[in-house]
Amino acid sequence: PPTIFREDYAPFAWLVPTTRLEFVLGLENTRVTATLDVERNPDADPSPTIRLNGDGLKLISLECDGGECEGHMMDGDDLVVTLPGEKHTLTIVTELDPGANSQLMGLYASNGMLCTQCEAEGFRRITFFPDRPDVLSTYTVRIDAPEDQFPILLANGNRTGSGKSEDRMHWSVWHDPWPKPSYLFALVAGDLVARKDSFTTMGGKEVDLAIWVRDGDLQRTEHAMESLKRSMEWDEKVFGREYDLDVFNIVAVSDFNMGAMENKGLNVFNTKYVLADADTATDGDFDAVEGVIAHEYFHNWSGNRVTCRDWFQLSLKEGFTVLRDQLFSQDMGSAPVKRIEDVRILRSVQFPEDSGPLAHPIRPDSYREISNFYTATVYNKGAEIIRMMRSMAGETRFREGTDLYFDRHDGEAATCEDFVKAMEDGAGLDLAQFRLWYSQAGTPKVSVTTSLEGSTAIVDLSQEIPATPGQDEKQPMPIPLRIALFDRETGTHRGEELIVLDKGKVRFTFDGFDTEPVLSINRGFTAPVGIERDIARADLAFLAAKDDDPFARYEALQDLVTGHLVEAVGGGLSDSTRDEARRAIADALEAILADEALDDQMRGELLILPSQTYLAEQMLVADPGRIFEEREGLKAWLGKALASNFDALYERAAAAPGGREAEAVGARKVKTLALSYIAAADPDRAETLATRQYDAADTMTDRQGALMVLSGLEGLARTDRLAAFYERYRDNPLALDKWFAIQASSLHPNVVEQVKALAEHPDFTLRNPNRVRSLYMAFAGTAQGFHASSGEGYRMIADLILALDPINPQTAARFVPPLGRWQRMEPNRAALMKEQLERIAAAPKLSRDTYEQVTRSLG
Ligand code: HT7
Ligand code: ZN
Repeated sequence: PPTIFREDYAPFAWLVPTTRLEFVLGLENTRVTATLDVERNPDADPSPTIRLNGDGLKLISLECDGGECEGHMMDGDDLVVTLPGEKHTLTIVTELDPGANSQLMGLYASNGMLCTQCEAEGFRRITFFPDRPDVLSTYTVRIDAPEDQFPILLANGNRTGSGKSEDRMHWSVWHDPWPKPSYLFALVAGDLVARKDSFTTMGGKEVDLAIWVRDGDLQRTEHAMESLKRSMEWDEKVFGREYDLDVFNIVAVSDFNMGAMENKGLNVFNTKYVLADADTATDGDFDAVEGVIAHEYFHNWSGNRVTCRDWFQLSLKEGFTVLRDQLFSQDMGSAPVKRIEDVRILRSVQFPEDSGPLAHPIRPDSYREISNFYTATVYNKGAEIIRMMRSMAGETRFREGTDLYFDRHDGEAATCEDFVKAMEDGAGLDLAQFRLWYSQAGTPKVSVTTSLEGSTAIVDLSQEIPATPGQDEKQPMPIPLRIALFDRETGTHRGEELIVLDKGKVRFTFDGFDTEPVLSINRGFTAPVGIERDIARADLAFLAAKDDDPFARYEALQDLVTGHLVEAVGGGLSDSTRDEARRAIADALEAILADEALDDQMRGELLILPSQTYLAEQMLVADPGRIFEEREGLKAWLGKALASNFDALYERAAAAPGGREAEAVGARKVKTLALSYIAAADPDRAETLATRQYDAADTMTDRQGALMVLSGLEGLARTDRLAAFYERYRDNPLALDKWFAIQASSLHPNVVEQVKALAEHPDFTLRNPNRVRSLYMAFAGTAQGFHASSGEGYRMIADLILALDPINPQTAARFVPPLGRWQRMEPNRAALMKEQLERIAAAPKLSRDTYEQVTRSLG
């Protein structure tokens, strides 16, 4: 497959001002008639032909201006038509078999309904079209379908007509007044019911809201609807963005490759991010629904009104929209807890991506398959990069920058450069050097030393950006760091400062200190960097107890634990040194358990040990077995040392009132965390408590928490409660996904055999991405399963990739990155992982998606 380069961008030779689509729907046979008005683009190099992208399409007929075309030919899957004049009308008829579409791109069937997914290049699986985001067109869509099978017919924009026709068919016409790229096209047809509501915009316009689901799911849509209304209100208040159609429809679909899709006026969602009630969704699921609803809604401006010129600019809409949804969620709940959660995801998913063979800048320079670039780098690091601009500008000037960006580029297909320029002009920032964040991959490492000279505190900072594929040499980037200098005696500081490390090395000096202060750095995680500092354990403990920045406090504790575990995994620790380090951690945790000023949601964050992947990331060469041993060993040791504290916490939290209030959510969080420490230290006691918790649970959070702990233990309670969970939820696909995931990610020593058995379970299928992810993504995160020293876990994931690739290449390719970490593993595992990558690479017919990921991973 060819490589596409960012540098090769050229505007399309033709404009397509209007597009009319007529669908005659059938599960096995759908006929699409596309009528495109095309005219020459005065801003592009002229061309005698128009290239219309296709992907596996069956062309039935083609007409130009109502008659034969002067000439046309197939070039691979694309249709190339000769057009002599300035303006033409093309009429193209294609036929599709949505029921056979297992890739879930284009028009496909899911549970008896029909729906579309067009981003990034799915529209070309529906009709021949210039399927690129810089070709904006105004769409009118007519849908004809059998009424009993598809009573509800939806497309983008506003409905302008509907009626019944012969043979029990009915039809409806939709018009979207906003020109859009083809990737935002959507159509849904099915037997659906809606939760309806309305929202009055700041301009006084009433918008009809509807969330469409299958009949039995309606009572699980209340939270999604409330989240939508909160998102609409928040975007008006915080970003000045008003909704722009008469209707906003959301449809929940159970077969979906990603989380959701922001099609104009007709968002299509994975059911996982719409349906939630206490019986089937955890507190985390509720938050995820709110976050994804907000994310897709916010795309209406950051993505739809201002879209991307080409797919290299993906972070323009995704990074910005992730930042917007993060800020929204911060405002809806606990801001520090949300920040910690976001950083945890960044570090455990994006940092490893940035240090491995798949590293790429947030604005990549080349790709073979764009679906492979919907990554944590483009999304989450992209958000961090815009967040840095916000930190440097301050909230008010940042808003001036975003206002200018939206005003300047409304209705356009823009670039990342356009965004940066608007920030310079609107927010008054000089971003000349900052642009490097868009072009350089790799997580900068910032080294810090502190000293005192006379009464001057000195902070020496240096930065190093590791080499990444295709980028050996890096230039220093501006790194904004919020800092504070603490007085050891009083435990206070004189105020925060934002310093910017913009060279390889910079010295910062601060006068007026009698004694050397303790440096709190990267407060709030102002920059997506790794900090390396030579800091005494006592100073970390001091910050863990005293820092008034919640993130920095969390960070100090994480550093304390990480420092010890990295040292311990390295080997050669004497018993007494290990005990001393563990004691320091226990003391810090004890203080956190006793700190009455903390709320339980924050306390929970502080109790979570650094993840296995984050720890592996701190080591040049990782031994997952040793990391697992040391991490679990520490957990068990802490569970014993603080047994009475964890018991007390458990009992207190178990007695807390239920509900969805922050306090109740916090209590459930610390309850299961306490249980996991108790389980590490005293499995028998944990079994009793978890069984009791499971049996008494009135929320999925408590039920899942208890089952997670039980599934890692031996014994009858485990088998019984797993069976009970299955019986209770066997007809609820999302809850059943949890049943698969809990077992696949369990600490049980036989997890490999268990996952093999689950793959044979009658409820397991490769056709549903949620089910595949629930079993195998959960498994790919386990140290003792995926990283089993026999290599069996690697073989299982490779087998999965090979079996899934012909069915759903996009989802298959997402399982390659865990194997791609081989260069950072100890030699035995590295060889076993590489062997599996080579086995995949040698398969006779691989999709473009999997081929690209495997070849990049082999390096
Ligand atoms: N913008 C959406 C991306 C998306 C997608 C991409 C590839 C294949 C399937 C997909 N479904 C949705 C999601 C978002 O970021 O909002
Ligand atoms: Zn998005």
